[in-house]
Amino acid sequence: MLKKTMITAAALCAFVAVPASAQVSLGVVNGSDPYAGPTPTYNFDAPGAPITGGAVRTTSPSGVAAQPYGSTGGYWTVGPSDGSPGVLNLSSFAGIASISFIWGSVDTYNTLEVLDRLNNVIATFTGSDAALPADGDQHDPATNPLATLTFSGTTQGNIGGLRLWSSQNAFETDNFAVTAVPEPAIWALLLLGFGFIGASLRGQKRQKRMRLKLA
Ligand SMILES: [Ca+2]
Ligand SMILES: [Ca+2]
Repeated sequence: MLKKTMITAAALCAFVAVPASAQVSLGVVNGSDPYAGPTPTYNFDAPGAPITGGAVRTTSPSGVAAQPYGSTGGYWTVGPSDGSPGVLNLSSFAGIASISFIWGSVDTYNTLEVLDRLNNVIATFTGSDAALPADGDQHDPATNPLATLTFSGTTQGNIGGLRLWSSQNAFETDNFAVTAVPEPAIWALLLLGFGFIGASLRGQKRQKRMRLKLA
């Protein structure tokens, strides 16, 4: 039984080990009001989002930050007035297939970094990758897109967070929606772990028996 489990685990490992390179892509579709994207994991309407830096606002002070088109309640803003960079910590997710969010009033000076679990930057996008022109328009659906980062291969199990920078006011976001992976790699690792525990227990039992025989 254990042998069969380990063989299955090894097969799963072989299956998930193929795409080894880090792969991150950014896609955008026009934003909408009301919001029509996936159910948000973090909408900043109540405290509790795992963010550091920046500020959560509910109003749009002129020259500081503007609520993204389609966003309601609280939104997260990063910039010189509210603090830059800001980090959304995603390390609590074992595997992430994609994450989408409203990127409000996209500006050329907005920078989005994808961090791995060791805080290395594994992908960087600027406002110009999310909207053309990235002119900070607060009402144009094209300048307030639903942005989706998609991860593939082993990168899915190695996402630590997103880091947002903005050298001028501001980089505004809302409605981060995480699509977690039913992670075959994690199952494989778990199964392997069980296999090793089983083998090690069997080894201990054998040693005990041998010690008893010797005694
Ligand atoms: Ca919100
Ligand atoms: Ca902006």
